[in-house]
Amino acid sequence: MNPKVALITGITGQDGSYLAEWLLEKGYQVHGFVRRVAIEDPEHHFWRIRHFLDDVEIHSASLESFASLHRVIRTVRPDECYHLAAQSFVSYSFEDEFSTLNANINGTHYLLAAIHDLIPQCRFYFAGSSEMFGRASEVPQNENTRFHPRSAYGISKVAGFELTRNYREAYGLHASSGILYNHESPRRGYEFVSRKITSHVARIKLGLAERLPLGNLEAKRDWGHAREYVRAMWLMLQQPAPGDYVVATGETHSVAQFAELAFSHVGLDYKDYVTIDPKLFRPAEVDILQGDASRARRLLGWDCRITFGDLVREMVEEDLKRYSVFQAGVTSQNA
Ligand code: NDP
Ligand code: GDR
Repeated sequence: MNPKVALITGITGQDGSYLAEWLLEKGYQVHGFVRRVAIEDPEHHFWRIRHFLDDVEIHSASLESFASLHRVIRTVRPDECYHLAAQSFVSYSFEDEFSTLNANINGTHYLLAAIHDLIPQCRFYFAGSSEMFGRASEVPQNENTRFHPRSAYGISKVAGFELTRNYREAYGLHASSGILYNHESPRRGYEFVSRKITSHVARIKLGLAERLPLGNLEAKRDWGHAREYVRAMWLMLQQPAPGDYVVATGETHSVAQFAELAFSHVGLDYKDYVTIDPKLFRPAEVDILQGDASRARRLLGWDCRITFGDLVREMVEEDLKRYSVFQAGVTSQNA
């Protein structure tokens, strides 16, 4: 039997890299598309996927170009399309609302339109976000909680979610959205608070940095591990019918608690190192997110086992290794 063909947009990102590994393990033929700039600078852009680059096929395309997405869908003819590519940094969406909305909304729309046009039997996953709940009207949130996004990023995800639902209802596409809460890993981008904290903890411990500037320490998030969350994406596309699912641990912790745990893992007190930088506060904050993933557990059989403590420890340990190698390199260069 021919292997199933999967296309991952955003394969160079945190989730794309874990999802590609999962699908390769399952015997899929995996394709990804990346921006031209990533192909020109693979050293920088391919760090998360270098170890399996020989096993996947990479195409170049951009979320801003319908023609390029149409071409990739026509060439690959995927059985399953996982749409993860996006401008995913909430803070940046305040600096440039226009490019966030353009890339995230149009990119999703272009892909859905191309799939509908060329290969309507292809199953589609949209990377929705807990940021759609924003100023959440209830805690915890579930699939029926009202959306109240607080950033251009959140608005773009609500639009993508509604487009996905409409292609499902209007044209019968097998199109599902995951409403995923924050998920982290040693592959998380350095601009996100979890990785910013663990990379600073490692650098401070090794004497490579002195301070960690942060913004709002009181914000609370439901933090899980990316490796476990990509399984939920796959499970959604294996269901006979499409649908929308909250994916979360059900626990919430503040940024301060994250920092406290990360510093304590290397025997330090976060209060001695964290400084507050008012520039890092957002014009509109999302105060508390906590998800109720009962539906995903019940209907998909999805579960997560990695605890908040395990996640923080793994990230700190990996950053300690990474910066120890860096430090050794600097020392030997100076010797
Ligand atoms: P990352 O920021 O790690 O990855 C984003 C990916 O999108 C990268 O591969 C990036 O490519 C690509 N991309 C960005 N802009 C464009 C563009 N204009 N054209 C083509 N590709 C583009 O995000 P994550 O892996 O963490 O998240 C995956 C998806 O899930 C995103 O849509 C995010 O919004 C969503 N999400 C994430 C959550 C999380 O906690 N991680 C929670 C909920 C939703 P490049 O390498 O070239 O920059
Ligand atoms: P978030 O993640 O906005 O939830 O979006 P991020 O890690 O950026 O922020 C989490 C919370 O930490 C507070 N914070 C800081 N954040 C950053 N980045 N840097 C800081 O110095 C800092 N200090 C405090 C923020 O104000 C916020 O409250 C992530 C992304 O992956 C999205 O793509 C995804 O949709 C959501 O998670 C669910």
